[in-house]
Amino acid sequence: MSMFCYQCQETSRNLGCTMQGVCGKKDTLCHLMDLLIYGLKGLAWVSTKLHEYGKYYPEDSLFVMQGLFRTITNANWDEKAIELVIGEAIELRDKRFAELDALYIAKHGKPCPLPPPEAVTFHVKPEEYQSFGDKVGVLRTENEDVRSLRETIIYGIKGISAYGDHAAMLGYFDDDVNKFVMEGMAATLDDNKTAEELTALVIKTGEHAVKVMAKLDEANTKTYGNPEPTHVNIGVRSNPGILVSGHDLKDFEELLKQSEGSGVDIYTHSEMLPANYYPAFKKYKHFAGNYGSSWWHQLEDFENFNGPILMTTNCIVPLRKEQTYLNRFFTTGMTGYPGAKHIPDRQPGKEKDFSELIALAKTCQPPKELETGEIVGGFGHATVLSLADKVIEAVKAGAIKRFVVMAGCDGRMPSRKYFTEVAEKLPKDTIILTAGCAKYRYIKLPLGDIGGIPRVLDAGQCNDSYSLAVIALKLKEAFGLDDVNKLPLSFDLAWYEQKAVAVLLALLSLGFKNIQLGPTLPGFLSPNVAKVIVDTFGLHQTTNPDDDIRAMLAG
Ligand code: SF4
Ligand code: SF3
Repeated sequence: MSMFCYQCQETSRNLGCTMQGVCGKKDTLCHLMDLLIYGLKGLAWVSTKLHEYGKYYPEDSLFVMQGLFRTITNANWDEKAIELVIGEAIELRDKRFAELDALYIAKHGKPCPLPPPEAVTFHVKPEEYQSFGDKVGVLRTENEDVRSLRETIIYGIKGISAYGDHAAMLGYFDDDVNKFVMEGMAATLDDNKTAEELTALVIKTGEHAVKVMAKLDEANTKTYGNPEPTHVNIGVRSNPGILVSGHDLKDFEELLKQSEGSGVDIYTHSEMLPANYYPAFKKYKHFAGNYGSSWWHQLEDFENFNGPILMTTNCIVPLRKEQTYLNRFFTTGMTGYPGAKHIPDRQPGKEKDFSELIALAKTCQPPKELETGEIVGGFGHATVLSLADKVIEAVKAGAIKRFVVMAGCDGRMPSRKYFTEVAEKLPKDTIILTAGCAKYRYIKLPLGDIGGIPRVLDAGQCNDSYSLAVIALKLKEAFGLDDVNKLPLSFDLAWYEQKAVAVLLALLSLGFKNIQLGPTLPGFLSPNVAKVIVDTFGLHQTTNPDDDIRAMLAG
């Protein structure tokens, strides 16, 4: 075994990647990420103690969130970039520890006697990062149930971190979330925490996932307006283009602004599709629509696009030898890829500089047409709730029998055709509520409408699963129910990376029961932890479309 990682749905044999990631992650990158997380835990431990002295630094929370965001599956492949952040994490941790020590001395007249965990004190030179990182990864926790609970908390916090970072880029943050990120990470170092305490922290992680998604929803809608029902072009125009993937709307906005009038068109890819639904972006005439499909189709999509590609977040698929687009492949924010150009962070009061992409685009061929037609989406909570009377009437009249939430991630496993089949086989009087890149399994199918309400209502990105929860909770009120689980609503979720873990924990914390999750239950849930979650929440794995549909329709 040269590494260990079991954070995503594609983990080898649903047990763990031990030689190289199924995603392509090498052991060297895995060790660096393990070391970065370990250093961030140390900083989080110090921060939590500082909170007890009334010292709270929101910027430190953002630093930890950004560090964790880089370790999400398929976000950052650049070992040099990770090494740099490890150094910064140790430096910041030491600075804060000195501050903590001074506060302790001022209060008690002697140095802080707490024997801090090694994570708070270690020092290694860059040439030792590999060997040290190898020792501080997931398997450092020997007991498999404790390990499972700790990692569930960490993966949930990784998802929270990604969403927290997007909100922060728009100037929004939540102090409770910021503090929880530190407390949650620090708790995973504490050998005295019981399984019960760690389980309670898993639920707390879900509660903070709700808070951060609410904050991001506020940030997005206050900045760009409420998503509106939109017909998105999936064909191409005749100008050269820039393709933007990932989840960061601020990057997208700045690129749109800077490329206006340049003769270059802008297209969204994968999780950037929902940018098409925001009123603020519709005024740009050179915003041409969406190109291609979900993340794992990118080798083909990017090859065919012909123009520059900007990755604002995960998911980046490692390029194969035959790929020719590395010279037009750009990363920004928390993403990185060796050999790709990284667009630096914005300086205070300034925008990022995308001029290099725009200049390059002008020299490129227009995108090759992959398909024609449109995707319909933009059904966030504001739109759906404005239709609430119509929806409630349709339910009462029996025209809508059931809502099925099919949000989450897409992935490359063939077994995921299950989700396409479910969408196709669901009776015509059901509505699919979706968010995240899972939608690409069925969003282009002609599934029709019910009295003018499309049968697939896309709320947006994976974080917009929050919108779906808001809709469910409002419908519960409108129907006068005392329990959200009494609604004609089922969950058939697809997961892949750690943001989906945050979304799942959020839904569990909101009281949604009997969620169906696939194509597998997380490999990081030990048998005992899985049993607790199954018994408490009724969470279960997807089986086959026919049986699952039957079960969902039975309620
Ligand atoms: Fe394996 Fe997933 Fe980890 Fe990649 S991210 S190494 S596929 S578990
Ligand atoms: Fe997709 Fe990577 Fe998760 Fe935001 S882009 S949902 S997998």
